[in-house]
Amino acid sequence: MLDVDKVRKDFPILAVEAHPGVPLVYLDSAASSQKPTAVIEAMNAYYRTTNANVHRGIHRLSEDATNAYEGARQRIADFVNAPSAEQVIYTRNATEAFNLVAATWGRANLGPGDEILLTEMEHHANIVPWQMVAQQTGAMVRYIPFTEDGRLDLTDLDNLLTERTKLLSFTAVSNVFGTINPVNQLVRAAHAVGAVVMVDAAQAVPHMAVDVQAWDCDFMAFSGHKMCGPTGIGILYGKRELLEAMPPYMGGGDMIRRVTLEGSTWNDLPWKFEAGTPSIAEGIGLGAAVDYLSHLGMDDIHAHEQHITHYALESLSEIPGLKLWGPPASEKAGVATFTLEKVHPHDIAEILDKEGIAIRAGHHCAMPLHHKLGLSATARASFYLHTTTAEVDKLVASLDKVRQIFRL
Ligand code: C6P
Repeated sequence: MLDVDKVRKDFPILAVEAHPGVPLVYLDSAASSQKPTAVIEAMNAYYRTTNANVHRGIHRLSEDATNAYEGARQRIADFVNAPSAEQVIYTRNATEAFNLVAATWGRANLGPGDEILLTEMEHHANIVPWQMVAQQTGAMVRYIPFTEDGRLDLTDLDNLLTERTKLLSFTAVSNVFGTINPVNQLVRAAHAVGAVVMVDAAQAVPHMAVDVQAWDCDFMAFSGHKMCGPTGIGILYGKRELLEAMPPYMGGGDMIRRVTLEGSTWNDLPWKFEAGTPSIAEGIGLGAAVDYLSHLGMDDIHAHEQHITHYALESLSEIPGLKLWGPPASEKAGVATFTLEKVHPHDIAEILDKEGIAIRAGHHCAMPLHHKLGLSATARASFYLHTTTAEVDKLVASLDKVRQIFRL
């Protein structure tokens, strides 16, 4: 079991006041997580003692920097059980991982008559790059719908997933509903028609043990900043034969084997996809984040979030006029998305902010999802390993204040 009081001491920002005299209640980890001291210190130590460019220098600092940066890659690979570190490509974030696959694999493998299958609950990062490549190649984008309670509606899957489907890309966990989707079932169904599968694990890897080999997906994307790591670093995992067959994404230093005035050849994996000086401190920071999460144990982190989510959904459901969106707590990750009668979610977020509570309000980069619900925005409280039931109580009490202010 997670010792939450101890965990909270690992996050210096949790001791910061939101406003003078008002403690911070951070319920926006799905947007970006806070960073434990171990991560902040790993990045500081790198800049203080090891800072140099990687893969280039013969000098000691450069070798140390390279070892720290590549060592982090290996530990990140182990964290998601990737068969090798060469299949773990550093990107800026999950968004860049989708753009990379769309621009390289997509342009090389899609054409008129081909279909890309997504779901209606995707984040824009898993919609827009595919729309762009569809436009460039003549392929068509189709969508698996979701039900009123925020589950994927798979009743028509046989008609949506056909021999024309070249790619299925879907989120393992919805950033709005929190729904944990049936990854294995969808991967098996897609592979049965010969489609390649990409999984958006941006909201999964931070919150539960993820095993890419057990999922058997072909590509997977996630972001460092949502899993206690820094911004500016994300991961694309891919199966080796696909990554090897793909053309590079960006050209420049580090991604080449040989350059002549007539042309160039490409470096081995993973560097073929990593042009230019990378985010070195950030890679090292993400390595420290997976060490931190592994030390606590992903199963314990998940169990704690389940406990908080059950508690939160039960408490929130007692607020008159509040509507919760998404499936019950047992089927979702640590997210409570809600609306409160006609009160605009931005007004809710603003009033909560005065109480020191940070939530997110808006479309959460999932406009098609909100459009289908007939909403322009929702309010979302999201939980992580440091969230307490006392913080949920404060959220509930503050929502009562919102009701009073709006005379509900
Ligand atoms: N969702 C949220 O508040 P980036 O921005 O590349 O780090 O992550 C993109 C992304 C992709 N997929 C899912 C499921 C996500 O939730 C996100 C990021 C944040 O919900 C910021 S918009």
